[in-house]
Amino acid sequence: MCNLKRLWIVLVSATLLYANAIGIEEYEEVQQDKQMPARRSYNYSNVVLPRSTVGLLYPRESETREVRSLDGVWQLIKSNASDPLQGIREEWYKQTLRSTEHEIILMPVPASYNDVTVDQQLRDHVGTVWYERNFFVPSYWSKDRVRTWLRFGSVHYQAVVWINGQLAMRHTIGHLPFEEEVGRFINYGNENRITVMVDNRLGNRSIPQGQVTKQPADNGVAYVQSYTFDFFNYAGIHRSVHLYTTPETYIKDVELKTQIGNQELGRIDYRLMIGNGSVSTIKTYYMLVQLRDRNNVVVAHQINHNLQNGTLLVPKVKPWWPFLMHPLPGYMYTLEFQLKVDSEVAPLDVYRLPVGIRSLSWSNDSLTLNGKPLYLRGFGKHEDSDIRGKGLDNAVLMRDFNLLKWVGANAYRTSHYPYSEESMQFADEHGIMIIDECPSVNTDLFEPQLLENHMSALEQLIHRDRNHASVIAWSIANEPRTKKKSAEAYFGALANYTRSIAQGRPLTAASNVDPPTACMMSQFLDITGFNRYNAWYHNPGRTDMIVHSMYDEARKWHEHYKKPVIVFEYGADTMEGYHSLPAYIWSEDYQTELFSKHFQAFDKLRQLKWFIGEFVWNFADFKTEQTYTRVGGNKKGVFTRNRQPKDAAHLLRQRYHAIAFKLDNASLPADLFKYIIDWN
Ligand code: GCB
Repeated sequence: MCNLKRLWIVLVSATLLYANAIGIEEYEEVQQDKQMPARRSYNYSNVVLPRSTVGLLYPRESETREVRSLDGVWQLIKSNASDPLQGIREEWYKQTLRSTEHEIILMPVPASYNDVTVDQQLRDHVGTVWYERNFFVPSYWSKDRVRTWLRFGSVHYQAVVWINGQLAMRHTIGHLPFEEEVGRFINYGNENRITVMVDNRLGNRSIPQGQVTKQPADNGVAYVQSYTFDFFNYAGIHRSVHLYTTPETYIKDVELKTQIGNQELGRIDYRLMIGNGSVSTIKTYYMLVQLRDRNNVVVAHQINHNLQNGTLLVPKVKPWWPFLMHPLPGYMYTLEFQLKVDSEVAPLDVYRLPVGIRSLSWSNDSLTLNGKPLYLRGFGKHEDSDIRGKGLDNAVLMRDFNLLKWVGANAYRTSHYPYSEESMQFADEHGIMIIDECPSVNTDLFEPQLLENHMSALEQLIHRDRNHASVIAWSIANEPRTKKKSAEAYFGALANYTRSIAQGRPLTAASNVDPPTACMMSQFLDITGFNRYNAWYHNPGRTDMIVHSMYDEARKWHEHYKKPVIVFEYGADTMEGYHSLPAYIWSEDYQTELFSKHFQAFDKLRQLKWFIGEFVWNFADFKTEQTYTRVGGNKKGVFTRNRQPKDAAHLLRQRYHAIAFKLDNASLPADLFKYIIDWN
């Protein structure tokens, strides 16, 4: 490409303030980023801490708010991989996508775009795609004192959004929501056009990291996205798009902390943020705060004039308990905030938030909920399903929760990124505990800009999920390359920052470093987590070596870090329907045998009180990038990708329910053990 053209592209991109996009020439820069490890250590003291996220309350209808979904079928065009910013240069957002010369593809939202069509190029596309749809906004939304907001649940990885040709918002990082007030761009009482550019490229400073390289191909060159993490880099508008209103003066943000005190007294401390105006300009307003139980009966209330913070005391509280730990798990109240003006009867704004009341605490050898030590039995999961990819699908989500309960699990880790807000609400309601993980996977090449992005990922995650009773820990990373000395300063700074915003939850992470003493991250955590594939990646076929290795290693993690220990991953790839006697790797028989050996190790470890959890890898089979170690994806699922049980699911079910029975006296499902004989 000639230099003049290059310069032109750079200038146009800069004028458009699209600083985060990577231009063509920057592909080369990405390649050069491979040189990053040249510096072995950085000083992180000058790192710029992320600005606190404000707002982003989940859109809920009330008597003062309307919510409209923009989900449905959108139009999509794929940019040329060699020129991802063509649409910016040619201002595609100023016209309809149909008027560009590209082929229009119909695309459902929410969904990943990769597996919806039969086009290999779209499935493996590297670069940008453009989405568009039209929508109407009623004229009465333009009334004075109504604000219109546009909110995306998640777009992977970068998004630029225009409304009627005007830049409305931008966001970088998948799996997390973003929103903007958009009234000034809207034609009220008329038709509007929304255009979204989605860029799926991952580089050395994205979370997670990846690399884009230019390689020779049969028809010229190809842009290849590579990454080391073990799941497909699905992209698109992955979660719902909402248009919603709030009044001009409105409840902007709510932060909750809950506790269970003596004599069944529950306590909710809340902090409020009111949009529009300082407290002094709204001094005639007050907040009526009411807590309603499941039967809609008000069980605590308060009139709050300071509009900033307050406390509700709840006598005879029904605590939030995990599934099978109590006969009434997942008890959720509704916390109702009514912003009122003295003289008026109708509230100015009303927002209702589900809330579970519980205490969480931890020590060097336990994690306790409502004063009871927890033992976590669950899974690492993925947001992944056939055709939809990482797109939110409520049917799949409900099936997953039904299976979690069928199998008797009480927890999962949102490996390896934040899951949908809808799934967090389900987890609250079903009493499933969540280890909430940020999207940092296999992090390598540690440096300050990456750290800033990593901190921002955690800040956004914690802000989004802090009010969920189900969240019991933040996981700051999965399998970072923490054997490197350069990881120490990086994780020291990251953990320090995260702890300062941790909202009453311990920090954890999943390390695969061996031996434990070589991990440069785990010293900064409150709970030690490790992933280990005995008899799979280590000594494949040797199920006779599992019990000893697992027991021995868990003890070493504890001896060294003196923190509670969880096994976050163990498992074996298993082809559904493949059987072998004696057991042979990849068979269903092998997965069952490998699990059973791990159970023996875990039971020995459970005697040592600091061992607090076992998580199978993985809940269900999932898609990965194409590699010779994966047959149609990762097959370590206990369930198939279609959410049907493999043999091992039945064994796991017996174990998980039996643990609940032993520890919490939970009743066993009637069909847990099949009748075989009358032993008497
Ligand atoms: C791991 C990773 C996970 C992989 C898994 C595997 O350690 O954390 O993302 O999918 O191993 O199956 O290789």
